[in-house]
Amino acid sequence: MTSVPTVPSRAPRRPRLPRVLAASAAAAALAVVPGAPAVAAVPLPTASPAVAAPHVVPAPASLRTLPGVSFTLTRRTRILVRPGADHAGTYLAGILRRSTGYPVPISRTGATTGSIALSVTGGGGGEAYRLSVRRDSVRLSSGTPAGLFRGVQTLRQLLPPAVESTTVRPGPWGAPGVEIEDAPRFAWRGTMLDVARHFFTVRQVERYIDTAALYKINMLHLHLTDDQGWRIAIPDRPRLASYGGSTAVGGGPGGFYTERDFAEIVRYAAERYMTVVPEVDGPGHTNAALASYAELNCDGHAPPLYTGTDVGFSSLCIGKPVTYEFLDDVLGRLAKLTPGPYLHIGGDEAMSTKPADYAEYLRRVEEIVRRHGKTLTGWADIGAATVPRGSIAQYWQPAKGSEEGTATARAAVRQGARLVMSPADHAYLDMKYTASTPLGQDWAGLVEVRDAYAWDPGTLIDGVTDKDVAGVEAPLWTETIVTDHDIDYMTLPRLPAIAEIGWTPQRGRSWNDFRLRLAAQGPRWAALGRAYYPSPQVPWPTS
Ligand code: NGO
Repeated sequence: MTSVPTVPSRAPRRPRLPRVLAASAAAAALAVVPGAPAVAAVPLPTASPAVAAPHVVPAPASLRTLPGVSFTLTRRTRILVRPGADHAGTYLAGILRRSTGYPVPISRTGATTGSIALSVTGGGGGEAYRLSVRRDSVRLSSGTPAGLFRGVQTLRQLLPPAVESTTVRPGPWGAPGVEIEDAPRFAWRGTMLDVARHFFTVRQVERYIDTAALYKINMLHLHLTDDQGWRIAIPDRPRLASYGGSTAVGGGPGGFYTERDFAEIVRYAAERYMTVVPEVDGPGHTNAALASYAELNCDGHAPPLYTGTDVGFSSLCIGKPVTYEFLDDVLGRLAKLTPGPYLHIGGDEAMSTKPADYAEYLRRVEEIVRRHGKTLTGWADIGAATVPRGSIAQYWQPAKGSEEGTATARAAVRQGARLVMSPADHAYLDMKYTASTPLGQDWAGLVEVRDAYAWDPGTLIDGVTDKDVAGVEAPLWTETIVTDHDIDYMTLPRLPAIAEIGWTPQRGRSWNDFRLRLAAQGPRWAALGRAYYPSPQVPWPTS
């Protein structure tokens, strides 16, 4: 490929987006959210805008627009796949066929003219890709299939929002001429779904994966166990799931994943180049396990199941050998089921475990994780104990005023761990946007879209710099989250904000630019059937 002159990415500013980008489906969805601002329902647009300016989230590392140039997808457009590009080609064709109604054939040979040409050039380069949209063709290339897949997400966003529709729409299907060279800032760009406080089915998790994939998220952390529920079947310890998984916050029926279910989630995520990070929390947050097996309790008595929302009251019994047999069994199973290198062992809020016991627990659990060939990953509280070089500590406490949180994070870094940054006052998707947000919590403060966006993981904690940071992650805790709609409403638009922090170079980011690009996502979410919080900080298109 010829070399592309680059300029820093910056979408052209426009006072308003085209009126035709109506967020009507989102408006209809939002109407069921108590307290959401009323948005007049209008019919879906019958025609997409001819060609919109590029409004890509996360902003590419470099993007050059080609004025007056555009590519139009037609009934004759085909996808040309070079070796290694089959998967991305099939995925892209699936999206294009269902909304355009065009055949979009995939071919392995033929001329590039009139086609979307996908190629894997080999030679690595991780998730970096190049995308060139010209009048006669679209060319997308990467050193890896993963990079190609990330580039496909960019191409989706260059096409009109209706391309996300699950039913055939009229078009036209233009994409603005661009030359993009792109690569992520951080290798870890994650989101966490708490399936313990409320259970979410495989289908719901996959729907969430699809939302996240659009923003180039590559790590899916599943919080599988907590006081209120145990969500993964462990064959030798059936009561963990059958009893420990039988309820949820508020007393609902709960649920759990069989090994097959879990394998299906792993497969679906892997198809989107997303690594699953399974978490089994301990020594605290373990009431569901303690209730399931009396032997795990120091006094040999199983507590009742718990359906409230308190934290810090449960602990595994540090001195009992059976505790480590249990952990070996559970972590060993998860290690086998999970192709990714990480096992997340929780370690947060161990208020009912003495500090010396906590250190002993970490020593034992670290040894188990290592024996099963995985990298120790935990909430940054683990920095209070001994952790091996190369482990991952997830910083979660608020950035402001959390001496203890920053101290354990720094202690982890001193030992050679790297941080995944999830400061609750910026990155927690369960914090309310405003005092009147009907869902969520506010213990870390209110997190409007700008709060989610305007921070830098490389400078947030004194003494921690970019090289200590593995990446960012947006956790969605689900004490108050029950439905797909709830997930959408808390996730959009904040997950794209965190995704951009993880992907885009710091110098390429600005709130004023982001809010305009974010506004253009609203009609995409509408077309995809996703609800969102219509933040007044964002100039959503009006009809
Ligand atoms: C804390 C706590 C979780 C809660 C969450 C709610 C961490 C790491 N532990 O974050 O158990 O669900 O806040 O915001």
